[in-house]
Amino acid sequence: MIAHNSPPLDLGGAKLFKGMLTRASQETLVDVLREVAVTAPFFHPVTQSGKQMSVRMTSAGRLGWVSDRRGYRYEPRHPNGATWPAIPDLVMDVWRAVANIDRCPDCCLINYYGEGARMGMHQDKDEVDFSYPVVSISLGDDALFRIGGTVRRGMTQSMWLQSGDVLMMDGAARLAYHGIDRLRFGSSDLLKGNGRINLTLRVVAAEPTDDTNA
Ligand code: MD6
Ligand code: FE
Repeated sequence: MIAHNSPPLDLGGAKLFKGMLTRASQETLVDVLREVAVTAPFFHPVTQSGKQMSVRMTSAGRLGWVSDRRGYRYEPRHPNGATWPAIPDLVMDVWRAVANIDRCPDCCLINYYGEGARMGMHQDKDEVDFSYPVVSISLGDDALFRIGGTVRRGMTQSMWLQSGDVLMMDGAARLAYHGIDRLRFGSSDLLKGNGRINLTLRVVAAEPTDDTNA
């Protein structure tokens, strides 16, 4: 059972459920993600301009996020041709506990940050309906998360996300600019070889399917 028993912290309008996953759940999740990565190996996405992103990515769910010279989009298959693995049950439990809506996510995007990796300020806007939240789970090293408003160069605030933290962007914060400025590499011993994994759960498509989780 995954539950949160205190109200979330406000982080620029986003909701931070600090320390929601126990160490044991985090370890279980890492083991499950290792299985996911056997079918759907992490890859280095390339932006449309041909630049390699510093994070490595893969996905679970009926749709996965890919980026290459043709641009970025959701696809039903990994670049290797395989369908994406199912979203792990433990991850679905987190979604149900915080999102509290009658719709499963279509995509669980999995980002791996090694030493020096970062994520530039962006909006998550490749989904069709912004009334659904995006829920993220942090595992491993501490990461400095920055969030602003819906204009690129507005005021921002920053907070360190730690292993087991769950962050939900919904409502007015759903389209807020946000990014990861840096890691405290080696700050957690959860992942062998250090680094950080961030999972983001999204409703991507207009129509749910019976087997959203397949
Ligand atoms: C990260 N997170 O934590 C990057 N997006 O590594 C995101 O880009 C993100 O945490 C949408 C909602 C929550 C997030
Ligand atoms: Fe994002």
